[in-house]
Amino acid sequence: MVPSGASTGEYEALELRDHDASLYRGKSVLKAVKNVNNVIAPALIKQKFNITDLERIDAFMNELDGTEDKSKLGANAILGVSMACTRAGAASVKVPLYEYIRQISGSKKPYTMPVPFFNVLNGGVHSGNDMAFQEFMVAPVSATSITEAVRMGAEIYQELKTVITNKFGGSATGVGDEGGFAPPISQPHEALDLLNTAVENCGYTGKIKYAMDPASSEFFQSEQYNLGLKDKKSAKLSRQELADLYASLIEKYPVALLEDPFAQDDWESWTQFQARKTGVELVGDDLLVTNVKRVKIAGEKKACDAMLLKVNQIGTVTEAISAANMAFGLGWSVFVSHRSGETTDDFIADLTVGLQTGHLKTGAPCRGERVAKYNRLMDIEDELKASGVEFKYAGVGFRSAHQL
Ligand code: 2PG
Ligand code: MG
Repeated sequence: MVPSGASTGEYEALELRDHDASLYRGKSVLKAVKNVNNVIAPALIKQKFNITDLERIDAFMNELDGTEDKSKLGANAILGVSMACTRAGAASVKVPLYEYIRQISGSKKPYTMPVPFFNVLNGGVHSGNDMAFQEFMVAPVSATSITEAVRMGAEIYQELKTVITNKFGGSATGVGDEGGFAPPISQPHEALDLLNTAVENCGYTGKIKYAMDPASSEFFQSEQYNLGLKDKKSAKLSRQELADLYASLIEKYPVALLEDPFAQDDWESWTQFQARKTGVELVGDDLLVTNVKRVKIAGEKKACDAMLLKVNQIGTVTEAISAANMAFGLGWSVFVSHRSGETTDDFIADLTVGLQTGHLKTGAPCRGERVAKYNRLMDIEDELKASGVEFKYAGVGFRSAHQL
């Protein structure tokens, strides 16, 4: 099982689709499946690698593919095998997946349970409403455990449903791709006001931080940021105007994290905004695509201070870990992420704990493919508690959870 994104970055590894209009409207992945069964599997078996030698396994698959962006075999084909080999490696040495990832990545103990960032309001290409910004998240930083954080997130989510019903009627509570609501709003402050009301009604004011992923590459057109892409009314903003909009929102609301505020090639705006020292964590998603080459450039340009980690952007577990370690080496944080198109696989829950990233986003507390990850995290927490080993909840210090 591998994930798939709707707002994909231009520099991501290639997801192989069949493009045969008579099947699944061109979206089938029969070629990728064939590549696993008929190309990758026989070639890998012949090599007789030790299953714990993930680096060599992943490097071998990259060689077999032979392209820069995995376009011959498909990153979706390669990633499925890479993740399966990671799981098999953990099983072979009889440790949980998160501990195995900790060992191969070199992360230090004690274990840190991440702050979950729940994407409770969906816009952009993830929903049919008029909101240009893609994601609005709530992060229970004041919880004392992931289990408590999940409860707080679920309560806010359900309260938000009531708030939306009261304001827009029951038909406005349908959900977008990541399980968040998609009410008929178009302006970011409207979304943040809805969050404020729901958080306040729950008695959690001051205990929750917000995050936004405008996914701005999607609305960057002819050197302008077109917030009216969907509602056909909102303004087209210059780089400076958009930066000022973010700064005013950060000042007014408890926003702790901002992802992809500028488009994937608009380096200058990133660097300028980072230099403003607004205090938010500035996360590169489309900008970095979990790729060491882009992370290096961003480091040199001082473009951001955190990397979004999506395993399918790069296509092997080894390369995703390398990108995370490079980001940590720059003094950045790492924010693990699901995709808008997800499966019920919960690999990224273990990955987050294994890399000690201190935070992740995997949608609203709604829909099985999102909830699977939160459930796995609560299971890990129970397991750690039962075993008596030392662990903590990242909490307000989520940005510096990883210790070099
Ligand atoms: C994002 C992701 C996940 P998609 O932009 O961060 O939330 O969306 O998978 O559509 O790229
Ligand atoms: Mg994003």
